[in-house]
Amino acid sequence: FMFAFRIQNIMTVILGGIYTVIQTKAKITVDEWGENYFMMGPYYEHNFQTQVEACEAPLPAIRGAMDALISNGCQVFFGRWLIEGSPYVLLFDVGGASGNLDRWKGDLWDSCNIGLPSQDHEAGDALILGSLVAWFFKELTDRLGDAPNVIAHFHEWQAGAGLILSRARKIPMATVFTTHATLLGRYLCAGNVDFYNNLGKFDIDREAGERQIYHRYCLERAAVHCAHVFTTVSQITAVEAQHILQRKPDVITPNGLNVKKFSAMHEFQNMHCSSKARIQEFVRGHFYGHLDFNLEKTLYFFIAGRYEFSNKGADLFLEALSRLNYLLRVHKEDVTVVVFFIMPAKTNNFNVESLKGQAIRKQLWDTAQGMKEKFGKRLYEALLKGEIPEMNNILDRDDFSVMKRAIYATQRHTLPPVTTHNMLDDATDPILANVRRIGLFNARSDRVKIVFHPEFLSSTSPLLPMDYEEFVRGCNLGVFPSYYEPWGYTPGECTVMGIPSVTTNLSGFGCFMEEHVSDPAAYGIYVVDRRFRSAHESCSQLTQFMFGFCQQSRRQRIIQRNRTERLSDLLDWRFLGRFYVHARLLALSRAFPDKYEMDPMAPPKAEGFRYPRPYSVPPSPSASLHSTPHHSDAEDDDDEDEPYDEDEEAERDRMNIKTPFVLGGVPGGR
Ligand code: G6P
Ligand code: 1S3
Repeated sequence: FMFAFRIQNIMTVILGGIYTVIQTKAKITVDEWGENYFMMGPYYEHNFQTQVEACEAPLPAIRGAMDALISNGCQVFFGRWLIEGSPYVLLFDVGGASGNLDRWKGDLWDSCNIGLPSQDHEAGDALILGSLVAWFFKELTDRLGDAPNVIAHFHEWQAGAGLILSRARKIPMATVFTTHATLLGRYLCAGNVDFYNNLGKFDIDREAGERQIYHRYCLERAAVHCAHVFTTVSQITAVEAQHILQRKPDVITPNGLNVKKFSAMHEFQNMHCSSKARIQEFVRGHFYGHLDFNLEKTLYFFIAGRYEFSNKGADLFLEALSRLNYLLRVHKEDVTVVVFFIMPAKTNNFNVESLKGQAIRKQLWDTAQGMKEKFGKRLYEALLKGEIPEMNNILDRDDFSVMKRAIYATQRHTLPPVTTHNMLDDATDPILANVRRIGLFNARSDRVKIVFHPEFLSSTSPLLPMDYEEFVRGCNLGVFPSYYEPWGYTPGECTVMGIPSVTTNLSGFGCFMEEHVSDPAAYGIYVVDRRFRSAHESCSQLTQFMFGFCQQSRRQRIIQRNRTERLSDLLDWRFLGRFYVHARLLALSRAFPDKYEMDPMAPPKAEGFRYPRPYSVPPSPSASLHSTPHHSDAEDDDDEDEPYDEDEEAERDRMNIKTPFVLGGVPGGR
């Protein structure tokens, strides 16, 4: 059996990289394990009612183990999670078992000398869940006996207690622990520390203690050392884990996505076009009275994610935007860049000015529709009479008054707002503070405009009614210049939708792309060097990437999007899932060495696999500066809307790909 277990706090239930891993990986894991795969986690009544179809556990051993807990007053729920793959889920009511907390704290102390302070409720909940899970596994393995064997895969420190207790009680099962970031690494990076140059020099116990996370850190480190197999999501986090958690990961398990291919190759280009039109509608409202820039020559950039200002690189991005604004102004470029920051902060709803903008846009739309009706009707009547009407008279004085009133309503004496919401910490908010410092206030003369949307997107929003995927599709460039990013799903999500993005060589994703793609920028993956360059140099590089991007013609952008989308096979779980397969086999062979031997072909190899430079890019690196898609001048026609058919180039590139990972499966095969 295969049990995957994690605890998730409310935020990650809604959105977050780790949630994406668990949810998207379900399908291939169910394909592999079928009815023998069970996900585990905490029970939330609302989520259970809306996302889970309750059913009876299929196996007597599982039912028996559940009953053992239930008869002792604990609530356990079973069902199918209604996501792709419909995996079984086993959910434990943490609140209902909280009466046991003190006793279970004692058990934890007795088993590994880790004490939890009473004020840390999240750690307390993690322990309750872990204790329930370990108890469940004891009951289960008692009933299963020798076969089948159980593999339990635990994600993140919050799940660590279950693993530690299971091992302390010598429960016969194979265990895997995956960390998606180290607790201390995340804290240290957020605190203005030169992290990567000092990895070996930190006094880790003291650093954790000073940040009052020592007990959490101990749970994480103990889980790492208890697991038969320890994995993390990237090479860069593996090095970090080796220093911070003092164990070298056994396997790197890169994060994948469920890539959906459209039957028509260019469907994603059409989707970009229609989603962009919806973003343009928002912009028309938000910038009412200031729409003196050409929307046809406006590009949409965005950054999105958990609001960790410097870890996610929002600091570098803002500084680079200020430089980009300067470059676009001095070079008298007619391009405008509207930049969205989608990072949740504390707010009390949308601000009046933003709502008013959308209301005014709607009013102009209604006025135009009304006039169109009248105009059309009068024109029709005239034509029926065999006349061509006098165009100046076709609308009367009242009509002109209505239109003038609508235009007057668009006058404003303030600049279009930078933020869409009322911020609770307006004065101290890091994005706003930096916007004030660099002075990007959406003035008419600015070529870079900023919209800070401090809430995740929702299709029911009165302001920007789009879900995240639709929004990403409509943008031109995702910018994720992270300093601390174990993997980084945001640029990966852009890639599979055919949207170019900026990443860094401090993110797992960026390193993965540099390893597997020759000239990633030609494919629309711009990797900023934040590792071997100073902050100032990284900022200049980011500015140049963005400035180069702004200088591309529409046709070049279309070609580049085609290339970006071609990389999606590389990020598909059907391809990357093999590293999880390997981790599980390795755990079985370590837990039950007499029964399971490692496949001699393992571990899966990634060496030798590389996407070649696209055929149409000239061979000299200098000729492909900024890696703009190469094409003849004749192609350089901005009005040309037809997507450039790159099939032939794509085919040639694919033929050129060396045999990939040992376990088979050819990326690039559709
Ligand atoms: C897609 C559509 C084209 C459209 C283009 C806009 O490729 O198929 O019809 O012109 O997007 O691209 P842009 O880079 O200007 O947003
Ligand atoms: C972590 O989530 P985060 O955004 O806090 O896990 C993600 C999934 O493995 C990973 O993509 C990300 O880099 C980590 O930082």
